[in-house]
Amino acid sequence: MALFVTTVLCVVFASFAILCQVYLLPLLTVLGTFRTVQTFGLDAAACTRIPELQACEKIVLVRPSGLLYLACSTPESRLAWTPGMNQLNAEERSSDDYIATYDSTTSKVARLRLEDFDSDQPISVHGMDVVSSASNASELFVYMINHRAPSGQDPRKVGADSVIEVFKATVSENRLFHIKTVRDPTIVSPNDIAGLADGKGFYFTNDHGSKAVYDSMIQNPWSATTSVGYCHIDHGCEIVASGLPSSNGILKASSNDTIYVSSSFGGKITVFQKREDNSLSLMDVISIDQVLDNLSIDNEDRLWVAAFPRARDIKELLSKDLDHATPVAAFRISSNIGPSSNGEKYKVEKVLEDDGTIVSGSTSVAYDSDRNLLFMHGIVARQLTVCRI
Ligand SMILES: *[C@@H]1O[C@H](CO)[C@@H](O)[C@H](O)[C@H]1NC(C)=O
Ligand SMILES: *[C@@H]1O[C@H](CO)[C@@H](O)[C@H](O)[C@H]1NC(C)=O
Ligand SMILES: CC(=O)N[C@H]1CO[C@H](CO)[C@@H](O)[C@@H]1O
Repeated sequence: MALFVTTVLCVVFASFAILCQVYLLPLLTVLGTFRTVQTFGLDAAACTRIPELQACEKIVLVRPSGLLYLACSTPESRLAWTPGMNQLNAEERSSDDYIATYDSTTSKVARLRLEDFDSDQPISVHGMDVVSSASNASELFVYMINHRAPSGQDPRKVGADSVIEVFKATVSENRLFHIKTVRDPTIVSPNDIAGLADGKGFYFTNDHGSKAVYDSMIQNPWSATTSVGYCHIDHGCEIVASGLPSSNGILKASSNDTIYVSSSFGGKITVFQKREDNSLSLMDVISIDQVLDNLSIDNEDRLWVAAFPRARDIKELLSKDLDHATPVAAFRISSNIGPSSNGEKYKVEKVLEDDGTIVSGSTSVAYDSDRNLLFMHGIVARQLTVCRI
């Protein structure tokens, strides 16, 4: 009998140890529960703040102009209306969301006017991509997630009526011409978008598996219910990758068909290759082991990703205190080719970390390698931060 009890206890204990090893420790590592935040890589004297641009969740640097495109709102209204974070109070959302450009050489901010945009509600911006047109170098396409409120229904019960807007712009004008609103059952809980240069096709992430109301921001990080969809404005939409954990930022390389998807609570970046028929094949997974956010690529083909060293700070920021000093980190990932490569396919470097003093709560970073400028902004941040590094 004693032997039996001992055996049972051992089995229980061993199962618990395996559970810890396989699930709990990796999760606590990604969440940064025991992490000490370092401070390096940024010099406060080399940073400028632009408070005119607030709550710009998603910034996109366009080359060769070096113009930064930003999708902005107000910090307070983001706390009321951000469907992916279960904030579904449509009455309190901003009616003044906008898309702006920032020119780092002149420090000039310009709000872009929406032309031909016939909607019965104001735009509610979130993920965005800005792509030079393949057929005309002086034209751009802007792809934008728009979280509309459902008409006549309670968003707390049915979720948001999220759509994707496609606009066309010229490089020199402060106007966006609306081309199409794409609404489709596959666009469930869209977060970020990667557009193609034809102005017709785009990939997007769904950050949840359903529109239904989720109970917490960090809801079940082990369940893999998020997905990537592809749409063509003339031919409709389909899901091209599913069963992914907490998908967030998405980015397409401009020179080839590689697509990167960041998994925020998975702490990793999944690398896909777009096939001829627009489906995706899985190529690689790059582990970073921190809570990750949006992705960007610089002029030297290096990938940049914003990260949160400690998840509890971002939770505090996004649920209670808009001015909570929230540590920030940025990683740079390059292909590891050449004599120094040690068999690892990707070189992952942490470029900076800050405790929230110089920069706080950044959800998006973009690096201008022609001008050595790093742009950082966040979904509820009170300013754009630009640092020379
Ligand atoms: C390219 O776009 C610009 C701006 O819309 C337009 O003025 C010009 O005619 C276009 N060029 C061609 C070759 O279509
Ligand atoms: C595609 O482009 C990216 C960034 O420009 C580069 O890092 C990557 O190695 C390229 N992938 C392939 C398969 O050529
Ligand atoms: C975790 C997180 O906030 N990720 C952000 C990445 O960017 C998308 C789109 O811009 C945002 O929706 C996400 O909030």
